[in-house]
This record gives sequence, C-alpha cells and structure tokens, in this order.
Amino acid sequence: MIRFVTSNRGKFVEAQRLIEDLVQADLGYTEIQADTLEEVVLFGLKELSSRLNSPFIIEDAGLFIEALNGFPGVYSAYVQRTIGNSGILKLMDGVENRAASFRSVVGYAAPGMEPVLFKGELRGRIGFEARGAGGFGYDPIFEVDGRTLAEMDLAEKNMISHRGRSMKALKSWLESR
Ligand code: ITT
Repeated sequence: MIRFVTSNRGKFVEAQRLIEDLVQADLGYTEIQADTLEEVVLFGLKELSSRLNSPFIIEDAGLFIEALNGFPGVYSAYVQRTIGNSGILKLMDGVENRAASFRSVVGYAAPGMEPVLFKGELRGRIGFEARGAGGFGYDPIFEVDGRTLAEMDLAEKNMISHRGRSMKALKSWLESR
C-alpha cells in the first residue's frame, strides 16, 4: 500500500488506475512558492517524511503556456481557483501561438531512503473555447490533435498525459526494485 497525499480526487483516480495499490490521503502539506515543480515536490516530500512512516507519493502538476512565457506554471492551482479556464481563454484572446504543455512531477518517499522523482510531459494547444465534461481543471481548454482532454475518457487521457507518463515511470521503477 502506497499513500498518495493529495486533495485532488481527479489526480488520484487517474494515478490509481495505473498503480493499483495507491490509497488517497488528504493530509495537506506545504506547497512552497518556487520556480519549479521539482522544488515544490522535494520540499513536500521532506515535510511529509517527518510525519509518515510508510511509503507515500505526492505530485505537483502545472500548465505551461508558451505565449505567456510558461504562465501559469507553478501557479496553476491558484490561477485555476481565481480566474479559471475562462480567464485563461481571455488572456489568450488574439494570441496566435496556442502551444502549451502539461507537466507532472511525482515524488516517492519511504523510510530509510532518499526520495525519487519521476516526470511526465504532454504537449498540446490551448483551445478557443472550453469543451468536454470529463477530466478536471484545465482539461476542457487543453487540446491534443483537435480534441480536449475533457473529451477523452480516463484510459485515453492516461495513455498520453503528463500524469500517465510520470506514474508509469514510477510503476516501472517500483516493479524493477
Ligand atoms: P494537490 O496539490 O493536493 O495534489 P492540486 O489540485 O493543488 O492538488 P496541483 O497543484 O498539482 O494539484 O495542480 C495544479 C493545478 O493544475 C490544479 O488547479 C489542477 O486542477 C490543475 N491540473 C493538474 N493536473 C491537471 C490535469 O491533468 N488536467 C487538467 N488540470 C490539471
């Protein structure tokens, strides 16, 4: 059994489909303000390691929009809570370069070992309107090959997504030990 410390049910469901012995633990931890997802994850792992004495993972993800120099990036959760998808679409009004990527960094920690990080990225485009009812967060405005992630089912999203990739890398590592 590995705990996935997260408040985000959507993330958990996607990860659990790939790594079956994950259990969600909504314990909360400090998400520092830093320039990279990796720094946020390493700090969280360290803090939680002093509270938990069994294996666990945390994951930090973000949407990086090329024309906005990587914004919202490490601020993705705050931006989703405040201006949301319609706010992002407004910021992108009249912007021709729609290229964007999702990134995921997952960190694994267990007693008596150094934490390990796994990464995944998905390149796509910011759409012109929100579409689809699946997924969560920015999924309705993030398109891959003309369809948004919210128009895909979980299996399809997992096959290509940033989180699908980072979690599969973690899974192979767990299996190879
Ligand atoms: P925890 O930190 O508790 O795990 P969170 O929702 O705060 O949950 P993040 O900081 O990693 O998670 O996520 C940053 C934001 O990006 C947040 O608003 C998510 O909804 C959004 N997000 C993350 N992964 C996403 C995905 O696969 N599709 C769409 N939006 C995503």
